Amino acid sequence: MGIPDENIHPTATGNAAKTVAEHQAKQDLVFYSGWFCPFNQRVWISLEEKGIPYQYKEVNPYKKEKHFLDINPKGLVPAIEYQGKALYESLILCEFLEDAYPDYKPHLLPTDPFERAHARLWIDHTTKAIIPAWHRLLQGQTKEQQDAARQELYAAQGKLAQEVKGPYFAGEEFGLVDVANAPWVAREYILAEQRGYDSAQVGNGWSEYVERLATRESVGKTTSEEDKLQVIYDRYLRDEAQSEAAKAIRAGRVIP
Ligand code: GSH
Repeated sequence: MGIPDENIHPTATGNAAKTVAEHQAKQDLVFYSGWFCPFNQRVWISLEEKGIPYQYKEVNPYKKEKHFLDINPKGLVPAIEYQGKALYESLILCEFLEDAYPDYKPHLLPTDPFERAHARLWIDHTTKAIIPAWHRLLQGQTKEQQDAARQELYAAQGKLAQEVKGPYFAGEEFGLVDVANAPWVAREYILAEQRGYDSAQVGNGWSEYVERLATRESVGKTTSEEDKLQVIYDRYLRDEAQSEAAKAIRAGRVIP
């Protein structure tokens, strides 16, 4: 007995479909991906930025099929198999790609230990403050809930914006803080259309930063058609989604 969330479009579309088609050959690294998922897109962007050879395999994580649970017992995308061994969790996977493919550039984390830790601080802020507020605004059903979440999101994004050296977080080089935020930034139009979100309200150059991330080639190459995504987000906007993340937000828990 499945959940309605299972009935998503089965494959990537648009630009992302072309990228999928280019990554069908067998490789050391198998990327188990859900085309629609922002966490997943972080890993996909990293792979594309670095030009790492990978084999793309689409997974519908809502089906919780045994072959996938063997790879990720949490049943969530993204996951990878590297030389036959499985790993999961978007940010851990992004760091793994840095460690396992040191010769593939750009390096998405700075080499200087302080700068590395500083980047991780703001990735942590993204995880703990920006993403939860984003999803609370998406799923909030009352005006009060939406107003509170919108203000929370402006404040959290404003703090990060203050740290952006420009054009990217760490300066000239696109890096992991940018990767961690790009998928949500690229979906901000949903909040703008449906939740009165206005990126100009964030201040500190956020709108310009958003524009730079959303138009980055690796983001475009991993983005599917809006109408396919809209069907999925409509369920979140009605607060009907049954994903683990949606249930956690509804219950006031941390996103798993
Ligand atoms: N913390 C995880 C990460 O960063 O990789 C979150 C991954 C996640 O929530 N993925 C969603 C998923 O697989 C798709 S966007 N959902 C299936 C489910 O909730 O049952």
